[in-house]
Amino acid sequence: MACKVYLKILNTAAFILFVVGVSGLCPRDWFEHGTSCYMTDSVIRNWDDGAAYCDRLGGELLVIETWEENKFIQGIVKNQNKRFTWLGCSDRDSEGQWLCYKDSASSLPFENWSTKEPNNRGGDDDCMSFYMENGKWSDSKCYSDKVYTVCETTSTQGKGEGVIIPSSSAAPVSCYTFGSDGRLQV
Ligand SMILES: [Ca+2]
Ligand SMILES: [Ca+2]
Repeated sequence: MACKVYLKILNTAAFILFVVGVSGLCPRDWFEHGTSCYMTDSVIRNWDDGAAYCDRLGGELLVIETWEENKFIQGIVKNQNKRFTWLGCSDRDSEGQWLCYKDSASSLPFENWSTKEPNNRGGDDDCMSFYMENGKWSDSKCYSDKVYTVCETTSTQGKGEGVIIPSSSAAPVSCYTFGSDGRLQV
């Protein structure tokens, strides 16, 4: 009997942890997808201001790493009617060499350029942008201030914090009692 009550308490606790965990993977008002959190707002900025804005929020400009993520982002920005959005990659240090993330830590993890892009138009198309209609990318003027910002950060799940254990496997618990002879009874 005590064992049943104990298991019930454990299951309830696992359920509460599950609910709290699921709703707490991303900061409030951020979209959760995969192991990332995404934040959009309604202000248009140039690329550097967008990057600084995301930095202040503890994230960085969106970098798209998979086709699946590309589709997810397109769904959000289309729904919000954000025609162009910055992506956190640039080739302004070395023309044609695209580096991503705020520390320019990586070349492109995935590519989805528009036809005839990147074209470095005018010699200074150096910052990456996302077009909502087809989800394709272009190189654009970093100083263009008519582009929306999407910030990305790693969710607590992606950071390995608050890992959720499904309640079905959360109770690998056995109850043991000892008989009058002092031997273990299972
Ligand atoms: Ca360029
Ligand atoms: Ca271009």
